[in-house]
Amino acid sequence: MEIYIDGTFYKKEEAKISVFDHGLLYGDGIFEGIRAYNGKVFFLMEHLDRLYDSAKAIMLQIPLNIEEMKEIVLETCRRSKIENGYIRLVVTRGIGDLGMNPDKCPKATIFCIAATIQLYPEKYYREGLKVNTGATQRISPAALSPSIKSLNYLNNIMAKIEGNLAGAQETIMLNAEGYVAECTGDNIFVVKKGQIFTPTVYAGALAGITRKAIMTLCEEIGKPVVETQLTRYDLFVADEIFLTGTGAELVPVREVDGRIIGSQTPGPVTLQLLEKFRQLTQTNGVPIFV
Ligand code: PXG
Repeated sequence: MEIYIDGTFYKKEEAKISVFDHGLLYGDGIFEGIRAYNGKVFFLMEHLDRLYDSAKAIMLQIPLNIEEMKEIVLETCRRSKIENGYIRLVVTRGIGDLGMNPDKCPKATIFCIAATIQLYPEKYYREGLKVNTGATQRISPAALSPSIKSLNYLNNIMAKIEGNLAGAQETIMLNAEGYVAECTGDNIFVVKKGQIFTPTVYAGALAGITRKAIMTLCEEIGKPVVETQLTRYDLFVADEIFLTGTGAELVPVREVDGRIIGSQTPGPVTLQLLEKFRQLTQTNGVPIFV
């Protein structure tokens, strides 16, 4: 494995970041989690667009253009010999002093790791996840836009801890109004009477790359997704629920807060979409080796 940090590739043991980096001291930075399948980086340009949008929103100047960043991701995969794996691309505010003022950080830190992961064991794709509702709310857009993929994940981590304590594999986060926003690291979809629903980004959902890909697949099967407000009640009485994310791909939900979802898991719509999604992962993407 070779890790990119600010223009140089390092061995895993030598890849180190300063303790004065504001990404560490303040969570001041942004990131992307990206997958590679079959020698191609899946939706790479969409991830890079979101990274640069996150940077713009937090007034973080990335000292490279998108094409240069694309090459860093591909070269990190090449050097780490990753054809199927998980890529973490991070841009922090960089090294500053112990005060939080970002004006004291002259240059962003950029690093990129390409490794292998599997988020959920295969049995969850067959049997579905047990999911609970966390007590910790998804952060309000008035505090920090949930569209920014920032290094501040404590909000989600608090909910994740609640899920761990409840023996759940993922945790639903509500917004301040009590509507469903998303899960700690996944977007959520509901199937009811043949129609597919998902919370709007304004409810606090990250504009997930997988979410968008699934929405396109839903259109292709003649079931365009309705972006709407959803409550826990809508989840309890759903025919099918599935979660989407770069790590999780598309994973069915079996149980929400003790309520068994629908009559079978995975349901027919979930299975159809999972098959189409897996096909897409094998064909879409930017080639690593050319
Ligand atoms: N919502 C949140 C809050 C996320 O962090 C998603 C939705 C799904 O978005 P994409 O673009 O991936 O379809 C994410 C991304 C993890 C982990 O270890 C999960 C994510 C990112 C980093 C790590 O569970 N999910």
